[in-house]
Formats: sequence, structure tokens, C-alpha cells
Amino acid sequence: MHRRLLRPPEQDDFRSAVHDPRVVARVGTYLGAAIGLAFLTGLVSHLHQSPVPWLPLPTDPAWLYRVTQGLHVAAGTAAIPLLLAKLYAAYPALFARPRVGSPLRGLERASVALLVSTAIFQVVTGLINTFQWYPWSFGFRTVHFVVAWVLVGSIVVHVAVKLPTVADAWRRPVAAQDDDVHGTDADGDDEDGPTRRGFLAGVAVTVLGLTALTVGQTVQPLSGAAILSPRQAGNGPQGLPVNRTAKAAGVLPAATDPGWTLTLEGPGASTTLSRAELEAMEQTTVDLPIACVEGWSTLATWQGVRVRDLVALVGPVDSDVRFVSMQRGGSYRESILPARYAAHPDSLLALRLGGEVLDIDHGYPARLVTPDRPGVLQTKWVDRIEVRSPGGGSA
Ligand SMILES: Nc1nc2c(c(=O)[nH]1)N[C@H]1C(S)=C(S)[C@@H](COP(=O)(O)O)O[C@H]1N2
Ligand SMILES: [Mo]
Repeated sequence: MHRRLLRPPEQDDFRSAVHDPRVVARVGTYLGAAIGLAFLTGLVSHLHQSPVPWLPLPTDPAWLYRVTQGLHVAAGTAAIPLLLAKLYAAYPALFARPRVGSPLRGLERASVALLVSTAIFQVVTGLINTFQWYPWSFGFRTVHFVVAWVLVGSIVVHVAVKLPTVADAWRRPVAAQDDDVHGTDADGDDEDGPTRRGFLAGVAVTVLGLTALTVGQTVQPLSGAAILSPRQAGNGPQGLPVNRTAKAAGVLPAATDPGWTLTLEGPGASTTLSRAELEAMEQTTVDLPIACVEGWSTLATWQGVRVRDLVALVGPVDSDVRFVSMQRGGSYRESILPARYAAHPDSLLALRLGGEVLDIDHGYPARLVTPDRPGVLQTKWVDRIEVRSPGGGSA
């Protein structure tokens, strides 16, 4: 025992039955699936916020972003216990000989180091983001996006290298004793620690429990369990959570000013409308979710003027439209609505919520609400709408 401490450990010093390729391969496969799902749904969210003309996103169904972003946060959260389990099961391999060996093996080890560090970075920054405001605002999304590509690239390398090992490990039953490796005594019992089956069951229970806690912020029957969800339906005015309040956004005097007007500006014309004039226009009622990038989402009934009716007052309907808030600073003080969304009959400049006048914290006097888009783009306290030229590029 003491002799062991006098030298760096060898792989064979780790005697738990859990340190086994069968466990590593299984946990690794689930971790890869969780990261893959988080990656694809994350790309959707990124494309909404940084659109590219050659990959237009669908405007329907209205609940699509609610689902993809809910999955993004749930998959990212599930990746945390899977990552810890995989690191625990696999870390003795760090002490395998030779330490570096051939250049190829050195490269493989470097790719694993990159994989582990980027995976930890992604889940930690993502988790912090679901709990807070947007401490890094624009910076968070760019960094999370770039690091995601590095992570996925290192996973591709890792999987390519390990594919034969993984396939072989999956073929062997988890519980069967393993005679060609250490860790079993004469009776075939594992020597130390939990059994492989017990370990995998524990991981599964943790992942499922954590997922229930995460999706509880959206799926009402589970909301009692949503202790990991800072914002749930019912803990804001009018039954809808609030991220930034009017006070925090610094819009209080301006948003309550009875002299408030909405400025509409188009390529050829411009006009202003009071709230009374907006209320005198045709009102449309729609059920649309607010689906925050943090993963929470809540369905609400909105009433207001169709965006396309407002656009028609000052410009061609086939235009991208910029919505500007009275809020002075911050990344979410404005958003650009691509022409396809602006033309959608359910895209509203909302004046009412749940049958009542919009609460000040939900964007009174007027806020944008559109189908299938991230909450961050549903600009509140709007006082300016700019209609760009038809076919104008989406920024
Ligand atoms: N002007 C402005 N609009 C904003 C925000 C903001 O900070 N400023 N936050 C956005 C975010 S992140 C979300 S999720 C939704 C939430 O809308 P709610 O507060 O009415 O639920 O508003 C969006 N609109
Ligand atoms: Mo949000």
C-alpha cells in the first residue's frame, strides 16, 4: 500500500469494477447523444439570433423554438452527470503506459484533453446562463457557439479513434465477469466499489431526475419539482415570468408617459401613432409562447395589432422590420424581424396580455410577440419600428 504512494499510479492500481470499457462506452454513447442534441438545438437558437439568408428558419409551428430550446437546456443539463460519470469511469486510462508514446497517441491524448476542457466549459457557462440574467450578454452566445464547434470536432476525432473499442464494449454484457482484466477475484466478484450495473443505474436515475427538474419549468405537472428552474409560470405578473423588469431596464418614466407615441419609419414614409390610435386599429388575438433561451417557456394569450398592418402604413410588406425599445442600453433593446415573420398573421405588436392591459414588466405600452422565435427577440417597451427596403438583408 505504502509502496504504491511512492510512485505515480498505474492504470492497474484502480480496482473498481466501474473502471471498465463497457461502462465507459455506454456512458460515453449517452453523453455523445446529449451533446449532439444540445449542439443541433443550439445551432437553431444561434441561427434565430444571427440569421443567414441561405438557411431560413420556419415560422411554423409556433411552438417549435419552445421545444428545441427546452431540449437544448435539458440535454445540456443531462450532460453534466454523464460527463462526471464518464470521467470517473475512464480516468485511470490517464495513467496508462506509455504516457505519450507515438505522435498519433500523443495527438489522441491532446484531443481528449480538448474534449474534456471544452465540455466542462460548455456545461458550466450554459448552466450559469440558465440561472442568471445575461451576465455576458452577446459575448456568451458567441463564445458558447465557437467552443461548441471545437467540442464537437474533438468528439468526432475521439469517436473515430475509439470506434472499434466502443463497438466491442457494447457487445459484451455489462454484468458478465471479465477474466482477462483485473478486478475480479476467484469467485468472480468485483473487488472494490459499486458494481457496473449499479453504477449505470445510478447514473440513469440522476439523469432522469435532473431532466424532470429542468423541464418542470415548462411542463406544468412537473413544475413542483422544478427547483432548478429560476423562472416559472405564475411567478410574474399576469401569469408570465419576467426576465428584465421595467425598473431594471430603466424605462419606467418613459413607458408610463401618457404622451408616449410609436414611431413608424419606412423607406418612403413615416408616421406616429398614440396608444389610442393603435387600439382603434384591427385587434388580433393569438396564443403564443414566450420561450426564453434559458429553457423556460410559457404560453400566453396576446392581443394587439398585426405587424404586417403596421408595416403596410409605411412600406412594402415584404421587408425586414427593426423593433427598437425605449430601453437605452443592453443587447435586447432591439431586434430585427425577418420579412417572413413580419408577414405572418400571428406576429403582433401586443397591447394586451391575458385579456388585460399589458403589465409594465411585460412591455407596456407595446411589445413584439411572434411565433417560433427566442424570447430575447420579443422586444418589450417598443417605441420605434423601422421598415427596411424589400428583400433587405437580415442583420
Ligand atoms: N427591451 C427589452 N425587451 C426584452 C428583454 C429585455 O431585456 N429588454 N428581455 C427579453 C427576454 S430575454 C425574454 S425571455 C422576454 C421575456 O418576456 P416577459 O418578461 O414578458 O416574460 O422578453 C424579451 N424582451
Ligand atoms: Mo430570455
